[in-house]
Amino acid sequence: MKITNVKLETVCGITSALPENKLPEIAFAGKSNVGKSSLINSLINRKSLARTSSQPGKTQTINFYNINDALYFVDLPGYGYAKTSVSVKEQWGKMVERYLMKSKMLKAVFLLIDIRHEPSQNDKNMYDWIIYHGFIPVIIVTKTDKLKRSQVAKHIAMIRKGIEAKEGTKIFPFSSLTKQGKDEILAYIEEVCGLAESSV
Ligand SMILES: Nc1nc2c(ncn2[C@@H]2O[C@H](COP(=O)(O)OP(=O)(O)OP(=O)(O)O)[C@@H](O)[C@H]2O)c(=O)[nH]1
Ligand SMILES: [Mg+2]
Repeated sequence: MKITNVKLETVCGITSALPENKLPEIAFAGKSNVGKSSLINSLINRKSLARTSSQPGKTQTINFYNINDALYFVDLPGYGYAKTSVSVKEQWGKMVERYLMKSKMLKAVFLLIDIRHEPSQNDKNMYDWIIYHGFIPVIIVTKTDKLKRSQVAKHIAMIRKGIEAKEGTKIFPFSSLTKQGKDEILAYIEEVCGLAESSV
């Protein structure tokens, strides 16, 4: 898939109505600072259309990026940011859950987990939530450039075990620095959205 045309089309806050999109949607979930916005920027070949930050908690809204008028990338707010107040955390959780329940066009949810760390309870809850809502969970382990190559497989096994991944759960290693995994992730997105190579 060659991405030529991208625009941030809808930004939803806690009280906003969610858009009723007619195109397939792919959502990106995960802990704050795990690299969701960086992954989206890598996939769309932009340095900073999706806002990234070394400060966690940057993305506090649900952002819908229209990709080639063929699908949407949905950047979800990150969870687990310690400094966020309990009431705001609850509202974010509800917002994400409402989205998972309401979207009719959601085709896949990528759950991003930092390759260096054991999955947290929040990661596990998110993984279970994705399944509960009837979606196939796909894990992307991020920041692979932070490990020696020889360590990668061991850490992927640790994450698979820690999250109690169901048999067949796909795990893509990814780095926004080296772009490792980018082509595989794009190919998967095309497949689940039913986009033939020629149509996008
Ligand atoms: N080394 C390395 N750093 C990365 C990678 N991906 C993201 N980062 C860094 O991690 C930090 C957080 O990245 P973001 O993409 O903003 O993370 P996010 O998941 O969107 O965070 P929230 O919006 O807070 O939920 C930034 O400083 C990025 O530069 C990666 O693959 N490798
Ligand atoms: Mg972000």
